[in-house]
Amino acid sequence: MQDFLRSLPKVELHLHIEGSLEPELMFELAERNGIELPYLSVDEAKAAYQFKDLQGFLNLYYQGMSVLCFEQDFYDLAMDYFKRASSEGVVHIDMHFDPQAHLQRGVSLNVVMSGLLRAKQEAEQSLDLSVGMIMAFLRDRPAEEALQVLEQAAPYWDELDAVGLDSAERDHPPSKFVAVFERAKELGLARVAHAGEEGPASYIIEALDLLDVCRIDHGIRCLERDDVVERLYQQQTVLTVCPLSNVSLKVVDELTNHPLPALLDKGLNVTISSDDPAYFGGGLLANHIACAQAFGWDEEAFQALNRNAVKEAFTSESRRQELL
Ligand code: ES4
Ligand code: ZN
Repeated sequence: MQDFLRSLPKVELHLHIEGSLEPELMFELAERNGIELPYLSVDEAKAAYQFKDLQGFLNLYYQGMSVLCFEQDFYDLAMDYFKRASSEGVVHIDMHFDPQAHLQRGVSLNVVMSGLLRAKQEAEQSLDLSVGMIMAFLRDRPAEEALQVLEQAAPYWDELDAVGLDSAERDHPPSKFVAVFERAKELGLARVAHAGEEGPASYIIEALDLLDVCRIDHGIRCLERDDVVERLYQQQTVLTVCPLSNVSLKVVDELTNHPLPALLDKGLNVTISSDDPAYFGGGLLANHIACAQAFGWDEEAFQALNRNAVKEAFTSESRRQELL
């Protein structure tokens, strides 16, 4: 089964590129840029990755990315992950990135975009890997700031596939971002949002009704409301479910109790992703292997999940056909 999962061409719709920063590269960049880390070693960093909840993780995630300062750092970050993912059989990645987390530290949008786009271009040329770009807004920061960032990104609008909504979910409902997402729609960008990870099922409905999203990132708490499940079923909205992430952040106590099988039983359009692979115990292959062990799924089950992902991937129709 592990050999099958490794060689299965896999598509990942939900990946925060800053969450792919492995401690080894974090230390290398810290040294290169003269930045002090709160850890003495790679092992000490890894040992610190024990999270109580989403906020506990976000604190270390924002701290970790403080080593990213220059264009080359963003290129190295993305290339490091693209190479690793490609070697595990990943053929497409829709990549979230968080401009506000860098702007806040005085790192310009140009630095972030140039580095990431150079890595994307190289991956598409030299690895058999396509990459979608999702500019995400931090929902725990003001909506006006998100709108400013979207306008500031004008030179890059053509390079973006979608806007997203991430960071601390509780008390930051999708309704806060209606104006931003309306503007994104006007610009012809697709829309996605994290909803129903730590936040309530009602946020899933809000994201669909008010932000007109084509995907729900996570969405697992839909199971708390039959009407939300029914809506997701009727529309066949894709859910980007991240099993190892949910266990790491204690959204689910253990993988055998994860709602993935229940979501599939309801006929929902489920896909599997890794979210923040450097922090949650592995990438897309590790998530597949863990699911095989926890749920006993057969090869067809994984093929079906990956077909769901291919159909929704932010890439050309010809690339989607090639991957189907
Ligand atoms: C995230 Cl797991 C998760 N949830 C919400 N926002 C995020 N940003 C990076 N990882
Ligand atoms: Zn996420």
